[in-house]
Amino acid sequence: MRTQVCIIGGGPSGLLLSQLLHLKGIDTIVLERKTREYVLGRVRAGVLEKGFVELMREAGVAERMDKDGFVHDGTLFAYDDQQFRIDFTKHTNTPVIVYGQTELTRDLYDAREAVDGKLIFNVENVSINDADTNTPNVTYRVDGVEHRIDCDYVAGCDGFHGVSRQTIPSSVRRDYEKVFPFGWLGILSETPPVSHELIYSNSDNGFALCSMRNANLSRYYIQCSLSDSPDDWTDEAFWDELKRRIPEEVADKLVTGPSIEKSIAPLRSFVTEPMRWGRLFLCGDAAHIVPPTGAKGLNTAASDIHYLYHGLVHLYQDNDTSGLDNYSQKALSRIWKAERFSWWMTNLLHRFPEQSAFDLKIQRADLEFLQSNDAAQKALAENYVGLPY
Ligand code: RFL
Ligand code: PHB
Repeated sequence: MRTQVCIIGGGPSGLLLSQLLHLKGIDTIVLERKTREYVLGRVRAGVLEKGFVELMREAGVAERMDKDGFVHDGTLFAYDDQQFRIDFTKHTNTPVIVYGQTELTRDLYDAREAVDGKLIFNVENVSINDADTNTPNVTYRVDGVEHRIDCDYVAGCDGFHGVSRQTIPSSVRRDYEKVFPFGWLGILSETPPVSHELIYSNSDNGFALCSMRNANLSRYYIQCSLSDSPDDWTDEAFWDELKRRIPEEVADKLVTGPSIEKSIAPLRSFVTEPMRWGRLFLCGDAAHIVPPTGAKGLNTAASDIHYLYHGLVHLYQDNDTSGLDNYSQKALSRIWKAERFSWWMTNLLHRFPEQSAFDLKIQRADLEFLQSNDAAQKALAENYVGLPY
């Protein structure tokens, strides 16, 4: 088989790139290790920056997002039983959109399938070969049968545990990592959200987040120990702990119900450099991870796709390689700012095992400053709604 761009990974990054390139007449094949149902079963991101929303529109897959997504003009922060609001629209003239990753991935799959886009599921033993030459190829196995795709370029969109990053020799690659000493226990429940805007809460018992997917689907998270397993937490224990971590007036309004999903995510910051090796380009979680506190994971994937998509279009339409040549540097420059923001939000809102009385005072001063200072609120709003591409 032959294609112009072989895309490894059928998550949001790979599907979005494939759909955008298709609209410019550039041929792709997407290889996905799991099934469509498995990918759609993963409950993840919920907050989309304007840049992501615009890419979905450009890809012609925004109809449901524009109809069902919730426009959020601000967010709430809580500490010590009090709340304050940061107004995105006032500070940046830009809201964010709450629309689940599951839904937008479904929209992308539907769009690819509607035009018979080449998506191959259940691939095993994916190997990216000769990426440092002008004639790369990808080999893989399905049902025990070996296949080969010859291509011009390879897009590594296969997430943190994929093969693409590992293909770059360790002599060329440098990884930067910070692992946080806690996780997030998240649940989804068919109950009305407790607030029409998200609430990020710093409490003596640890962090909590009240989020949502729609008018009758809530998403809540609490900071938990890395040694916890979701089975350790009954729904009742989760709701009790959440109530302890949010202001009393919010807890009094909370509608609880059975969870329909419950999972734990570890928190980590990670960046690999460079994001290009020869004709292989890394995108999204394959190249970088942020702790979810700033809602930046999927949104940084989108900015990578934006840069790579434009680089490939310039190459194929104008024979201009400058976009591809600048890809790694441009993507990394934006990513490090999102890394800094997510790291800062994580430090601001969580309880750390080693935190001293001094550290707690500094954290509280940071919250009070944010609460009272317009410039600090504007800086937060600019980062939260997304820095320019
Ligand atoms: P994905 O979604 O991991 O998709 C990669 C795909 O590649 C496949 N794959 C392979 N395919 C072929 N061959 C191989 N060898 C392969 N190895 C892997 C996998 O099966 C998978 O389908 O990466 P992608 O596309 O880069 O997308 C990244 C986002 O999924 C991720 O950044 C976000 O979910 C992070 N995130 C959030 N991001 C936000 O922007 N806003 C949020 O509000 C937000 N909340 C979150 C989050 C992530 C969370 N978890 C669970 C980590 C909340 C949570 C709890
Ligand atoms: C979510 O709704 O899943 C969500 C929202 C905001 C975050 C992280 C996750 O910062």
